[in-house]
Amino acid sequence: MFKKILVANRGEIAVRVIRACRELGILSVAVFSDVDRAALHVLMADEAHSIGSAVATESYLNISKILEVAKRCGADAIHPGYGFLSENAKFAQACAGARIKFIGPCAASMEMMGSKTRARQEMEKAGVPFVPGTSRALESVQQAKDAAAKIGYPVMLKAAAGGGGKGMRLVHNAQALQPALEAAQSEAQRAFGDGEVYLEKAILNPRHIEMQVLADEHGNTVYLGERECSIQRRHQKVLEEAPSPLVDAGMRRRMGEVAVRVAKAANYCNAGTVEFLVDAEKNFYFLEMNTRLQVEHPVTELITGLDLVHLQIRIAAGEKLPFRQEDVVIRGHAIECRIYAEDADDNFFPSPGKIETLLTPAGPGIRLDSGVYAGWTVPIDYDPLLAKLIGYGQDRQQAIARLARALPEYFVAGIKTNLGLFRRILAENEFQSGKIDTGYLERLLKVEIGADADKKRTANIAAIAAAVFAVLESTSKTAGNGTASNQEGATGPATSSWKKAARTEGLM
Ligand code: MV4
Repeated sequence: MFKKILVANRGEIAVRVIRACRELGILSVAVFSDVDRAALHVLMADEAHSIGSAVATESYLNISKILEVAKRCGADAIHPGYGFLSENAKFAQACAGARIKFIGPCAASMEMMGSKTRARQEMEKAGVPFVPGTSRALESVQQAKDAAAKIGYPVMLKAAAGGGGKGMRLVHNAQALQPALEAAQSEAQRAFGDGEVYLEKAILNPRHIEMQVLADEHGNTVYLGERECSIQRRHQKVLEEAPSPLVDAGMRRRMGEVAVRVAKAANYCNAGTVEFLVDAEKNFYFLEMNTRLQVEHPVTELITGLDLVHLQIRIAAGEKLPFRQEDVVIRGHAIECRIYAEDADDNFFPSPGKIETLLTPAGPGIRLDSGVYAGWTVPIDYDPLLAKLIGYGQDRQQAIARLARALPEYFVAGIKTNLGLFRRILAENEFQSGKIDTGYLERLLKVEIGADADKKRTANIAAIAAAVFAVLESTSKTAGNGTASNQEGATGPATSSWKKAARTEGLM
């Protein structure tokens, strides 16, 4: 087993990996940029090293700096977390060259999945169902028109180097194809330095469901069930759950077996995720494979009872998977809320700054994977994910109830967060009945804008009324006519929200 692991990341995922190291008796090494000197992962690791300025390319994306620290401190492995260098084939290659084990797949698997057209070609060979379309670069408008006519409109233009929606265009008819193709190609060129674009049949209002896989270095590959990730906003996931309310045991087995076939075709090793689009008829299509541990891995951990980071480390150390497919049992239901430092009233714009007060939820069925503490200043330089609040229950209803109970226990002062959004989602009808697709959140936010403004106006009126009553009350008290006790009942909820605001203010 490794003696020392360098964690090439920051925030909650660095903390998550450091915790796994400690549980396994492995020393952990943190790296940090100038603005992360006092970050939680730095405080928690066994040792920590500065790697440069706040600009990620100078620090968390700086391959030679990170390898230099790893060599200097005698780390025998590197865990990349997610984002940053986690899917960088050059980094995996450089680690191998420095005889430091990269905890993840080999560079060749990453490269195969890094190009969407290349991945589609390989999946076609392996007999994996994927969205109908082309699997090579579009060379001309005429070629695109011919392909689109063959598969039928609407079609989706996608960047081969993409993922996450960049360089993607929905096209409804032949006239719209040329400008969309040109726009997609130049956007892809700017974003990825690679203008290659291909075409797929568009699946309207799909669900996004992904399958967790795990492969050791001895040829054993298993699937650990799916995650429902349809609740997103602008290609950023907001809430994920496992299992998916849509997937039954038969569909899970079929999807899982396809995911294992994908992993084997990629000669895949360690933890990975196979993404599917699912249409209204429950047909599922391979979309892409993420060659890293994902943000939402905790929901899979809770329903399988497995520790994915422990398993990643043990696999990287050359151990065999300690169980077989038939030993994997899915039990209960888990839902994750991604808590971001962002302003829901300002288009979910990032809201960095100092956390003045932090009260965190706990209790039955609640897990909190957090990377922050009271007094810490959330820097503007990185992804604004603060923490993940995960609710677990024997079924979906209990998971929802526990989360709904825990959310009001969560109190963050000093910065804005999206905590309020989750109360709305969890209380909403369609969500409660599991009717969610990738358009769900945009629809919810659209209808709620008007209703929300009304609610705010009502709340403001109530607060002003309460203030007037409070002033009148204190005046009448000084006047000594003793009517204060009557006022309490008369003002009702306005008084209680006023009192709550006063208590909240007392905390700051
Ligand atoms: C699609 C699609 C419909 N049809 N492909 C968006 C991100 C990228 N990874 C793939 N995406 C999509 N690809 C076809 N052929 C719809 C989306 C999509 C989406 C996918 C997953 C989660 C959220 C999404 C939101 C909008 C569009």
